[in-house]
Amino acid sequence: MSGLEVHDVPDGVDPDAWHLDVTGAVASELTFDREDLRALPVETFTADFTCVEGWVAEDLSWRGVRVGDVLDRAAPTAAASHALVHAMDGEYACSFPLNDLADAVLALELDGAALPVEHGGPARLVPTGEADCWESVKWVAELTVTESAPEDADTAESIALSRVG
Ligand SMILES: Nc1nc2c(c(=O)[nH]1)N[C@H]1C(S)=C(S)[C@@H](COP(=O)(O)O)O[C@H]1N2
Ligand SMILES: [Mo]
Repeated sequence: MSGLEVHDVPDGVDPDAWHLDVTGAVASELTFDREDLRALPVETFTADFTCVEGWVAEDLSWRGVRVGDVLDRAAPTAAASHALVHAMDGEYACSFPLNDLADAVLALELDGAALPVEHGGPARLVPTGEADCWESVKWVAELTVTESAPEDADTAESIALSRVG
């Protein structure tokens, strides 16, 4: 039991079809599959997770790869400043300053087991600093590097807040 709330898995989420694309302002656009990610250095850290809807899951143990290691393989341009993290559930996407994103972990495991699909498996973004719950993007499928802040495409906060009654 992770302590996280269990939400329905939306249409469009298909773990078997999953891969991770790194696109946009990079020297080489790349696609990673699970094996490619597992070849990167792995880290584990423990954190509480708090949702704006008013629940907390304590002491979650996440294991995965640093997003910075993924991004470095694609070599962001000198002018790259942000990235948009896209999920497999339709329009859901969240933007980050590139430096903050580099420190985040792309979690592949939770509490010692493969990350279950209902909690964002195969890969969920877990920011390592202060973060809002909607920034922990489940089913991460694409990182689009940009040279300015993506505004309209950053939908995660409004989707999450629209669920708060
Ligand atoms: N792709 C995607 N990621 C998402 C969301 C979502 O709707 N889609 N909801 C966010 C919000 S608001 C919360 S609180 C957590 C919920 O995580 P859980 O379903 O594992 O409890 O996922 C976050 N990541
Ligand atoms: Mo949330």
